[in-house]
Amino acid sequence: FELERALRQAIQTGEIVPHYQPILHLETHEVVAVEALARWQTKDGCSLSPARFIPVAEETGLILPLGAALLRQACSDMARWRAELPQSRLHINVNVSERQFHDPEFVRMVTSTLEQTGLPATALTLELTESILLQDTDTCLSKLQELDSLGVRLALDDFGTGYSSLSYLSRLPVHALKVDRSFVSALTSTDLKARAQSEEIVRAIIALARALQLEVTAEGIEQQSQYQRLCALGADHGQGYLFTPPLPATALTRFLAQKT
Ligand code: G
Ligand code: G
Ligand code: MN
Ligand code: NA
Repeated sequence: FELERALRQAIQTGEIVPHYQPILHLETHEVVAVEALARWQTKDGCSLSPARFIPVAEETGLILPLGAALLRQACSDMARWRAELPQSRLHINVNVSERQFHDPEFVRMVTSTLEQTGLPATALTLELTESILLQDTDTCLSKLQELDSLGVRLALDDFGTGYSSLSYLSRLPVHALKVDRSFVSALTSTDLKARAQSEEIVRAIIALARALQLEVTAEGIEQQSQYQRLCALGADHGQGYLFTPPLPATALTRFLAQKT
């Protein structure tokens, strides 16, 4: 399989690197975190979307070395930004896929990455999807508790599109919900019924987050009017093309420097 071979090689040569999308406090516009998003830039100048290669990495198990390398790079970049810049309380958000989370070595891998990069555990947020939490719930719960006791924060990604049981959610050491971008984009839909529904869904997610004392981050904010609705509804943080797309590390360094 062609893509698998190319992927294996790209991991070895370090062609897949994290780009970084700022996450802003919606009221103050302060950058509170950045999300690491994998980008594959081949030597002949092509770029491949993670929507294509992450699923292949999952199927082949290559997500284990790839995920570990991306986590290490993201933690070491963030350790440097925190040392160099006044925004010393910045967080790094890293996506974790299902196969990675279920790997028995996962917690050890995270722990040693933090030790080796010098990033405090409290500066790392792992983004998990709801589907991860559905399987093998006892092992899953104890893993989450181990990460929580290290000080690592956990966010539920694409929230609202999966199947979280509300009672389960209240028992998990989760710190933040990320409102899926489909709800954010529907806030300005020309279909008025879809728009009203998405308002109610976002309102409900924020109410749930308040009840469970979780932070809410809205994803995929592209328009000023979406930003305004999310502020009015009380979302804490947001990210999206309205503010900036994911940026290479060097561009993010400049972005952060300009912000202060
Ligand atoms: O950045 P973009 O929208 O193209 O990402 C597409 C998908 O790939 C998203 O679902 C995103 O969560 C996923 N993705 C991007 N980077 C990573 C990564 O480093 N690890 C994992 N597991 N998924 C990622
Ligand atoms: O699944 P996850 O939420 O991790 O994926 C985030 C994806 O959304 C990334 O691929 C990122 O590049 C993309 N993204 C970030 N901001 C926007 C935006 O404003 N609009 C759209 N359509 N995608 C975005
Ligand atoms: Mn994410
Ligand atoms: Na998402």
